[in-house]
Amino acid sequence: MAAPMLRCISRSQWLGTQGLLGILPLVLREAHSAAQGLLAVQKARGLFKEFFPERGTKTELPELFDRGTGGKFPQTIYCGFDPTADSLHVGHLLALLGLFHFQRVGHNVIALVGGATARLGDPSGRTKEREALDAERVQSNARALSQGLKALAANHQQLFANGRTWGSFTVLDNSAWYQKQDLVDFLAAVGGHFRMGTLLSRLSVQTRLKTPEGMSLAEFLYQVLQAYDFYYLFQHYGCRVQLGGSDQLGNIMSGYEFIHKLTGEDVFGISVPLITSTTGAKLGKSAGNAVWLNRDKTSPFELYQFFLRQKDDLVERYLKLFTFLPLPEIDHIMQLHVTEPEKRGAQKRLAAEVTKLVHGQEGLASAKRYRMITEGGVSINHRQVTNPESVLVVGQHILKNGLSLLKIGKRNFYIIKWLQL
Ligand code: YSA
Repeated sequence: MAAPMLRCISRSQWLGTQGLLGILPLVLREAHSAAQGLLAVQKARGLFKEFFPERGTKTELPELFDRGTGGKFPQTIYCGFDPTADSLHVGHLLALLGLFHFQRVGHNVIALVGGATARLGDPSGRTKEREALDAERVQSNARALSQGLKALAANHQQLFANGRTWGSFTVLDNSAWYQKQDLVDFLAAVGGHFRMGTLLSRLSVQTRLKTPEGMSLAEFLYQVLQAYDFYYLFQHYGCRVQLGGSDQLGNIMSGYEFIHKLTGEDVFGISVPLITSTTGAKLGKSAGNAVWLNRDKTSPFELYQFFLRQKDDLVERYLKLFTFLPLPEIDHIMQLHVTEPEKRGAQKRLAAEVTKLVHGQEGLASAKRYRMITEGGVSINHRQVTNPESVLVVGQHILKNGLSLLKIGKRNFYIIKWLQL
C-alpha cells in the first residue's frame, strides 16, 4: 500500500547517486555555509549515500544548512546505536564519522544509545530474530557504549579541533523517555498516527514475514519507537536530521512520516554505506565478524592490522570514508601507492589514521610497537621475539651476568640491567 504522506518512497526516487549529482552544481553555487557544502563534499567522498526525502514541503535539506535561505544555525543531527554488545564496532564508526563531520562545521550532534530499543531488537537487515537481551545486560551495554562514544568524541576533539569551536556532542539514552512512558498513553497518542499498510510495507518487515519463523510484535513495533525518538529529539532538541547506515532508511522514513503528519514540518534522513566483509556480509556483531572499537575486545594492534590488510581496490575508498584527510592528500597518497604498492603505504596511512582516532596517539604507538615485534624487528639476547605478549620474560631472558640485550630495528641496541629489589 502506498504511504499517503510519503512523497518519495522508492529508492530510485531518493536523492541517490544520480539525484544528488544532478543538483550538485546548484548545491555548490548556493553553498553559503560550510555545512551545506558538506553535503556535497561527503556525497563526493562516498560517506553520504542517500538523502531522504527528495523534496521537502517547505524546506529542502541543503537549505537547512544555508543561512541565506532561512536555514537555522546550528542544526541538530542525530544517529542511534543499539547496545546489543558492550562495544562499538568499525561499522558504527562510519555513522559516527558522519556526525563528526557535522560537528566540525558547527552543528550540534546527538549520539543516541538505544537502551530501550535494544530490548526489542531492530529487525532491519536481519533474516532472523535477535537473541533477547535482558534488561540488566542492555543497561550495562548501554553504559559501555555511552563511555565508548564519549571517549571517541573526546579523542576526535583532542586530535583535530586545534582550538576551533565545534558544535556539541551529546550522548543520550532513549530509555530516559520510555521509562516514564505509560504504555496505554503511548499507544493511544502515538499508535493512531501509524498506518498498518505503511509499516507492513517496509523491506525489513517484508523480508522477515517471508521467513518460516516470521516476526515478533516487539520487532514489528521497533520502527515505531525509532520514529518516536526522532519526534522526541525534534521537539526537545530541534533535531531535523537523522543519520544512519543504509539499513536504517525504513526506520528513518517512519520517523519522517510521523513528524510530518504531526507537525507539518520537514525532517530528513541521510544514510552512510554499509561496510561489508570480503564475503559481502555487513560487518558487525550479528555476522560474527565485528572489529570492535573497545581495546579489550580488539586491541589497537588488531584494529591497525584490519585496516592494513585492506586490498588495493578498497583502500582509496576507505581513506575517503574513514579519515578526515583532504582529497588532494588522498590523491597524493594513492599516486605514491601505485608506484610502490608492495610498500602498502596507503594501507599504513589508513590504519594509522583510524587507530589514532579510535585509540589516540598512545594507541597508535602501541599498535606500531606490536607490529614491529610481530614482524621480527625486536630481538632479546640476539634472538628474535615475535610474540608481543612476552617480549621480556623474567627468568627466561636474563643472562647470567644479570643483563638482557635488547635490539630494536637495525640500529637501536639497549642493555637492560635488572635490579634485585
Ligand atoms: C537508531 C535510532 C533510534 O532512535 C534508536 C535506535 C537506533 C539504532 C538503530 N536502529 C540500530 O539498530 N543501529 S545499530 O546499533 O545496529 O547500528 C548503529 C548505526 O551503525 C546504524 O546507523 C547502522 O546502520 C550503522 N552500522 C552498523 N553496522 C554498519 C553500520 N554502518 C555501516 N557499515 C556497517 N557494517
